[in-house]
Amino acid sequence: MARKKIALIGAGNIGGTLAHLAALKGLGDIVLFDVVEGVPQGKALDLSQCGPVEGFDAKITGTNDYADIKDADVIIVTAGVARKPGMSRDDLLGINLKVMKAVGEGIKNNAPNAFVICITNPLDAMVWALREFSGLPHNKVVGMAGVLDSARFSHFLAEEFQVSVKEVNSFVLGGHGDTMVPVVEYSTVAGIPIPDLIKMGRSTKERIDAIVQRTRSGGGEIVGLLKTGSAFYAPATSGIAMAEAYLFDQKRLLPCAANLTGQYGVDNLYVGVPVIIGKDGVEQVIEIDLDAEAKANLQVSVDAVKELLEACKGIDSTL
Ligand code: TXD
Repeated sequence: MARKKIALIGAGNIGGTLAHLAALKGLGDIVLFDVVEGVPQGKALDLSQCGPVEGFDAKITGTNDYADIKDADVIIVTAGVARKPGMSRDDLLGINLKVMKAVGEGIKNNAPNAFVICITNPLDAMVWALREFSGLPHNKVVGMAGVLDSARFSHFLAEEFQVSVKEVNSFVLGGHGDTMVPVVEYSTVAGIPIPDLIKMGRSTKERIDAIVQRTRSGGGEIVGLLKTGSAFYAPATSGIAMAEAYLFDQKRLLPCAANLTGQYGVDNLYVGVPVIIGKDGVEQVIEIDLDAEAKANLQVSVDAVKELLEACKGIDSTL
């Protein structure tokens, strides 16, 4: 059987880490694409030289030509620019929208059967635009945010309860940003829901509320520390988990930005919800019962995503 081909669009911090993880995990051959000349080639060469030490033999190539992503099985998109001082959110939206247009066309022309995972921010708008520009079926284009946000939530919960992160299962829904919705009721430690743990005196509502807030601003906390960029190790790990779910038909139930067609009362919008990922991409959207507070929070999040899409449509008239 031919090896799988993993194309990474954007060879920056996340792109390079994705390539490293994909090689270490033996997911297939890897193509790193970027518009900057030399960077994907240099990173590919550096990563290839890990092979003799780590014992992997993935072919890793760097390129500035979309023809090289031909027939990729999985494509992970991190291409774009980050917000710089003096740049408004709309400025960033305009620039990254143009990037999504170029990436979408590159995918459409070279790898229309791929499973595409978008990571570029603002995530919920960019994954929607990438789907529009690529013309791929909705089940084959998905956004990564919930896996990362849930990982952050789980990490903080494990610290709070002083247990291994392996025992913690948590859920974050909604858009990626300040309006995300960490769902406390569906988060557990070894199967015990957080509200029960509060009743058992293991924590307090105030402490959990603070963890929810820290999760919501989890990305900003890291930007504040790094100063020159944003998180990349955990975002890359999260993207790889989604790629593995597809490549190995794992039927994992993961929170991802998926296109909704009426679920949660939302139509034709990408929002973070639990989905099952297997060989057909997003195979099912799972509609969980939310309490009034979570529902109201999800609505705020949906409204924020809608506002971003309207801004995108204002910038690009083909959308
Ligand atoms: O949860 C999430 N979804 C996220 C999202 C968590 C963390 C970071 N998130 C976003 O991912 C972040 O706001 C950025 O939009 C992306 C990528 O983050 P990364 O840290 O990898 O950014 P870099 O290091 O700046 O890399 C971006 C690369 C860089 O090498 C550019 O030259 C390249 O993108 N780039 C392009 N590649 C291909 N095609 C085009 N047009 C292009 N424009 C820039």
